[in-house]
Amino acid sequence: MTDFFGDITRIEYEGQDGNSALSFKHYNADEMVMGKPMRDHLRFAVAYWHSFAWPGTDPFGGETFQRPWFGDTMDHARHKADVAFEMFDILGAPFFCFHDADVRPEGADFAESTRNLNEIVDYFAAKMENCDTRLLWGTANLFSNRRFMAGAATNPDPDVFAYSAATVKTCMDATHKLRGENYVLWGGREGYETLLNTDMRAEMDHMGRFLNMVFEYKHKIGFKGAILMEPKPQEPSKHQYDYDAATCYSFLQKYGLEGEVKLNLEQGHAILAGHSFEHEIAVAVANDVFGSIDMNRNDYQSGWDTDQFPNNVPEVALAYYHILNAGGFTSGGTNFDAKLRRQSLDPVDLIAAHVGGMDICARGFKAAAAMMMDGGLATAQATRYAGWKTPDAQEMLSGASLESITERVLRDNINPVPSSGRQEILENYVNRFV
Ligand code: XLS
Ligand code: NI
Ligand code: NI
Repeated sequence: MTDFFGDITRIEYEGQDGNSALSFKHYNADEMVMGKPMRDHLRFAVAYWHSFAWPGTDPFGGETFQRPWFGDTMDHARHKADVAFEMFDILGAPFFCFHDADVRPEGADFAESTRNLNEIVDYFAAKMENCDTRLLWGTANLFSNRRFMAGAATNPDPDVFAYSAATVKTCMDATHKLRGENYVLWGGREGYETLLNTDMRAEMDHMGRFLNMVFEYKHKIGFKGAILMEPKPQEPSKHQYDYDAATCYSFLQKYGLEGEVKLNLEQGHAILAGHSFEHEIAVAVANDVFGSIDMNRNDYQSGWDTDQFPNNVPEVALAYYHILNAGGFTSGGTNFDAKLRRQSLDPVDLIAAHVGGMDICARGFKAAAAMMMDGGLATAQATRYAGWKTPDAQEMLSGASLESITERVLRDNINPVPSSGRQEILENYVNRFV
């Protein structure tokens, strides 16, 4: 036991009338919703990087958090793991996620970094035998170290491509060993700073090749989890190739990986791309590539990736509505890719942030489930598209031609009568649930 969290004990469900600062008011892990406990619907994960590795820096200021485990030795890494697993227990978090660089000190070379990683993975594995927290996904940090400044798979230097491929292999091995349910690839620097020095065709081809090797290796080692790509339009790069869900889907098609690789969608990244979170989810669902979500929120004024904990119930409700509508999570879950504000220095802030995030998600999720069960939106959609049920309409989607359709329009004197889209009525409907 460390003493980091002091006298903070396991967070309990208190219900909406509770007034304790550290209790769940909406997230009742065991509560059955649509035939499943909420725990299994929401599949919450803690993100190691924001909660235990990020020092509170911003573009103008250095470290504000001075955690006792900050340092580059294996002892520091083990201390960090001890605190992390204590927090998973306090929160009753069913999952966590990590990058290699979050959990182990960087070695002098690739071999030493890998040894450090493997040692920590064994340390995690021992802890995981005695707790209920599992690994939602592992990933490689191919963006922080200066070697990645011009990209990883898209780097003009083939040695960086090689180093990245070897790194991903070690992170897939680590994820497999810890029985991770997914493996994530976020291409933070897979893009460009300026087109003046960028061969876009070559870079995209290299990235497509890289992803194909990841997929081959998944099968080779018998990793049953999903491979997930995480879209983001920019930041840190000026432009990133995995711009949004639609762009990623085209990329997967071009390189023959649709149906193999799915997407990990993040609220803040959706906003940066000029979309809503539910838009990104709907695009992924419509193309059968929905995988998992990174839950957070962006500041709508600042225009950059602020990674705050979620606090907007209607936004969260619509996201979960689309997820439920697609059948809910399978291997995916709700990862809090979210960090404290840099003035939130105390251990209690870290706990409260997650408790609040879990409660906001639970509240939005319950609203989404209530809308699903009521069926109002599904009925409105079915009514709106009802005309397509007729044989003539179906014929247009198979068999018919522009000529045969033209003949029918003339013969039946087709003269479309517009009908209301009912947007305000539907917005009022949603408001009944949130
Ligand atoms: C950064 C990304 C990152 C990925 C994992 O913006 O969200 O945290 O989720 O590499
Ligand atoms: Ni992000
Ligand atoms: Ni993310």
